[in-house]
Amino acid sequence: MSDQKPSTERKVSHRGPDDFSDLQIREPMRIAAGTQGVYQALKHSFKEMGVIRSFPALFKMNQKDGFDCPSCAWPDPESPSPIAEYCENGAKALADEATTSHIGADFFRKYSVEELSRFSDYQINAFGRLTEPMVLREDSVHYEPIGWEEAYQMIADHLHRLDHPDEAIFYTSGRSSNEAAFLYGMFARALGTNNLPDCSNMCHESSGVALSETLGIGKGSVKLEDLYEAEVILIAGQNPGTNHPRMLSALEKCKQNGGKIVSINPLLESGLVNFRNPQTAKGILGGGTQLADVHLPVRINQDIPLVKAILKKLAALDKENKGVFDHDFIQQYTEGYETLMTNLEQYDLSELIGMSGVGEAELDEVVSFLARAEKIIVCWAMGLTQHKNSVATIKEYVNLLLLKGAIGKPNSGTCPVRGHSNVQGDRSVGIMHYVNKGLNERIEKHLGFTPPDHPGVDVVGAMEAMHQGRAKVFMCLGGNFLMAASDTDYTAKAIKNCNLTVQVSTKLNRSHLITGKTALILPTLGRSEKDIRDGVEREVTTENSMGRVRASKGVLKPASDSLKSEIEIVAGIANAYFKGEHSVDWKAMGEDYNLVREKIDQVAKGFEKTSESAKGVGYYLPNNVRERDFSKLPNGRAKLTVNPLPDHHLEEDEFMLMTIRSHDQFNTTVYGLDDRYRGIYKERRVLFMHPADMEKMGLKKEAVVDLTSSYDGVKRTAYKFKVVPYDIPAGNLAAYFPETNPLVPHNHFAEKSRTPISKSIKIRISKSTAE
Ligand SMILES: Nc1nc2c(c(=O)[nH]1)N[C@H]1C(S)=C(S)[C@@H](COP(=O)(O)OP(=O)(O)OC[C@H]3O[C@@H](n4cnc5c(=O)[nH]c(N)nc54)[C@H](O)[C@@H]3O)O[C@H]1N2
Ligand SMILES: Nc1nc2c(c(=O)[nH]1)N[C@H]1C(S)=C(S)[C@@H](COP(=O)(O)OP(=O)(O)OC[C@H]3O[C@@H](n4cnc5c(=O)[nH]c(N)nc54)[C@H](O)[C@@H]3O)O[C@H]1N2
Ligand code: SF4
Ligand SMILES: [Mo]
Repeated sequence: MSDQKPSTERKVSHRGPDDFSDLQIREPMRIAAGTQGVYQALKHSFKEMGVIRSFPALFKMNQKDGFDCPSCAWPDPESPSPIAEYCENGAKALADEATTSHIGADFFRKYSVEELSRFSDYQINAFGRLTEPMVLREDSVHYEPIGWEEAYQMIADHLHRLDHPDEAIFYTSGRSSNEAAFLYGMFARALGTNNLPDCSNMCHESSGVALSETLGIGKGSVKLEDLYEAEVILIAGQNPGTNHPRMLSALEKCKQNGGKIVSINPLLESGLVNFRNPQTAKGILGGGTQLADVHLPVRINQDIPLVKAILKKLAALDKENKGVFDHDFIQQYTEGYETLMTNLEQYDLSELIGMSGVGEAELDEVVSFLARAEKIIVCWAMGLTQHKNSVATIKEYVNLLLLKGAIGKPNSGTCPVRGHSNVQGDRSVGIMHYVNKGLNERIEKHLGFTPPDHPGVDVVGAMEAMHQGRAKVFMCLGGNFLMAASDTDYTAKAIKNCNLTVQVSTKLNRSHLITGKTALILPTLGRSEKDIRDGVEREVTTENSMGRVRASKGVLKPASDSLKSEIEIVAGIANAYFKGEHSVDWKAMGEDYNLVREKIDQVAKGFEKTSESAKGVGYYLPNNVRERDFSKLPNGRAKLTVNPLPDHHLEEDEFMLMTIRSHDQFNTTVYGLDDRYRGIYKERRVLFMHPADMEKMGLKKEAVVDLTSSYDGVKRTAYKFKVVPYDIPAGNLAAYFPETNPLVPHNHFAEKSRTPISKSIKIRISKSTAE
């Protein structure tokens, strides 16, 4: 135990140090990947894992008999390259998970929680893998070891003490396997709550809502191979060079087949300019492929006027020569055509173009590609999903696809590119806060209990419930809720209100330091690690961004013998809670994953013989859009929709800020301090700004500023950012998340999907007052 004096009040900062390191600014890189990408990948791997662990793991990542990359959800090709089917960021994620730096009881004895909270997020992550279960007791300032059974019992006791099951909240981050997520979701329901917020609420929820309402399924419709022969691919609000790097290889194939690629983004992101494929001789020797044919530098959250301008121009061309829109498709499969056309007439074309901020010549080029193309794909990510009107924005892009009949046929369709490697699978197996009638019926039939029929809380609802003291137990299956959610100060207060917080984690993060009165850290196996029971190596399954389910089997020796799989942990807690008196045999499920998969097959829609079918290349879950089956929609037709223009009134001194990812991070996990492609080195507290705006504000390069948002009379400030002149639309700003999350008001989110407005925050800038 610690010799420090116990205190009942733990005053712990949820911010890291805000002193600067040594910022260096260079020209943004115009070339992505290439041998530099390979070099960076190997550099990280060797540093964290050593050469001996690196090679076997890298060779097995994304291979048929290996494990699914723990980083993003981009799919693997059906015939993976036997040597290397991964990218620099996949390798970094693996190195981060498989690091040989470990922390256990000694580490927590050495550092109090308060001392740990003074480190930056980068340093906290760099301490290494968590190796044994730890508890932070109510009267203590240090975490101390606890046995697994005791930890399970502690959780069960807290849950039994609740007045209502809705006082417990179960968050999921998207790295959990299907098996773990399924058991977890079913345990929450067996307890009696649908309080199942997940990272998707902050991520692609807007896509799910928009696609369900227009096409009848909340997932994308394209398969990887569809990209290869598309005639036009629009990439809107996504930075694939950093966040989905192997997507660039698919785009390269499209280019080689004569396809056109259009980037729609306030920033000209490197991967889309020139890509050197490290898997080809051309890429290694230097040539590279220019990917984007046209870049439309849209202003932040002005995609709706942009798409409306495109639609108006296409409609005019269609009137002249009926070949532009697919009228057979429109007539047979859609509704709302006349209304949409009449509505478009109301808008003034030059006003729309003016709002969007793009040049008409570039726009016309894109219109000419679209007018003659039949095979069109729209890809998007957070640049479309994290605004107040995100659902409407995505529907506007769906309008384009429907008018062109580019839905439900090869090389065409919707491609929301998912973030976390299994975020889509988690939802498919039941991680959702709303009630799904069909799912409830199947639970009743196959698991033998009655799930609750009232909705639970999503991420925003969870923050509010904890803040108002309505929730007492907060459990997280992975993730870093404190830093990922909006309004960091509000969220920190909310979490501290809980009696018990439980984090099932691989690495230390700030959510282990800002906690409920009692806190548990339950360390778990990473996806790259062997999961062995009674000498048998077990495997799990995941679903990628395009709906294919595959098996994933770790290959590395685990960071510690004390680790348990997420499945065992959830089963252990459920078993301690129900003490064997429940229709589900939780204990057996934690031991034999085939039993879990049998239940997934029965309860989750579309899963079939998963234990067998997920092997090798795996199998696709059903997708009605691929079949042009819109029978689930009210009139059995896909919906063309009328969407209002975004209303963004900025005061003279206000700017629109988007919070984005650097090349050296995975969400809240900071791998390093560089953002190579954007030319930023050794610093994360930077603010990208147009030179004209800098002049207007009297700010020189590297001036230190504070950022303040003001919503509903509440001012929120993030301190000390260095200004970097950048090619970004005037009036728009960019800075990294999570440093900017304190600026995002908890009660401002997308209509319908309730995703925080992390990509369009109105802020003011002032010279820094912080010391
Ligand atoms: N290496 C790495 N890979 C990752 C992640 C990571 O952190 N690191 N995170 C994973 C996760 S969970 C996710 S969700 C994805 C995120 O993948 P992305 O969505 O690519 O990530 P962001 O950095 O949020 O980038 C958003 C992009 O949208 C643009 N943008 C912002 N606002 C607008 C707008 O209004 N309109 C348009 N058209 N564009 C806009 C920004 O300039 C930026 O290029 O990546 C996944 N993969
Ligand atoms: N301002 C702003 N905020 C955002 C966003 C934004 O663009 N701007 N993006 C949002 C998006 S898209 C997302 S998805 C969320 C991300 O939110 P989260 O998913 O909650 O956050 P992560 O940073 O991905 O979680 C990292 C932690 O997960 C744990 N972990 C890693 N691997 C495993 C594993 O295999 N098992 C378990 N149990 N734990 C593991 C580690 O302890 C690590 O510290 O953030 C959102 N927040
Ligand atoms: S593209 Fe995504 S899934 Fe594929 S190797 Fe890179 S990080 Fe991993
Ligand atoms: Mo995400």
